[in-house]
Amino acid sequence: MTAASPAPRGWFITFEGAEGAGKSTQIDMLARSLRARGHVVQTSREPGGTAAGIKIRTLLLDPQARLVPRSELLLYAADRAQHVDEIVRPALASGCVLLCDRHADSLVAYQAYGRGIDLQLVEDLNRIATAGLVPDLTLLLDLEPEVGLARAAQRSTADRLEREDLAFHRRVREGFLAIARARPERVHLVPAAAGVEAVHRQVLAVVEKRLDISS
Ligand code: T5A
Repeated sequence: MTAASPAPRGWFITFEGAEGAGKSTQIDMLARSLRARGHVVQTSREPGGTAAGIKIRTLLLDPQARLVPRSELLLYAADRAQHVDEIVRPALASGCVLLCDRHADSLVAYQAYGRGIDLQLVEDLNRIATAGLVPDLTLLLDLEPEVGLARAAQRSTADRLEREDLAFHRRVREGFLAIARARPERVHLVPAAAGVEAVHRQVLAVVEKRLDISS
């Protein structure tokens, strides 16, 4: 009797970075490139990657919502727990490449560095929300907050987080850079000020090299 072949394990790739850094744009482009190479690709986002998450996202981004930082923290974590169980784990179990627009690093950058909530507490909450799942690779699109906010403002009216002052967004960027320094094996920093095609070439090169999925 032959042993059963191991279950397929997909790739979990997250995109992180400031407002307007180009995450959605780059996820669309990478998904197209990978599909053209024959890979099965799924895309998702946090917050809002599930039906329950869409309701949580609406509340979180509503400029009229008066959320204290701990409520905000717990709502992002609740969205993540739902998303991991409902979308991420099944996608990985099916063997596909899952590209996710924001994940646990955003909680560290925004709620710990941005809001000033205790870093250890935020990391512990992430472990609860993810049940220990960690991305295989994270692309950190790094951009001056002023540039990203200007890009986001051109596209739509500012949401609750985008209305925070520049000092908040600078702390968020510092948070992302600190994560990249602390986790070099997982987080790859991609300068995001160049044009979309130039950024895409860098993103694709990183994904091909780190995950060996160029064929
Ligand atoms: N949050 C999230 C937390 O506080 N904690 C958490 O745990 C999580 C998960 C989510 C908010 O929630 C916060 C972070 C956020 O504030 P969101 O709408 O999902 O809200 O916010 P973003 O992820 O920031 O989405 P954006 O759409 O604003 O930014 P993207 O996806 O980075 O940028 P994109 O691709 O939509 O591009 C924005 C504009 O710039 C142009 C695009 O055409 C578009 O118009 N653009 C470029 N222009 C010039 N050069 C380039 N290279 C460009 N790339 C894109």
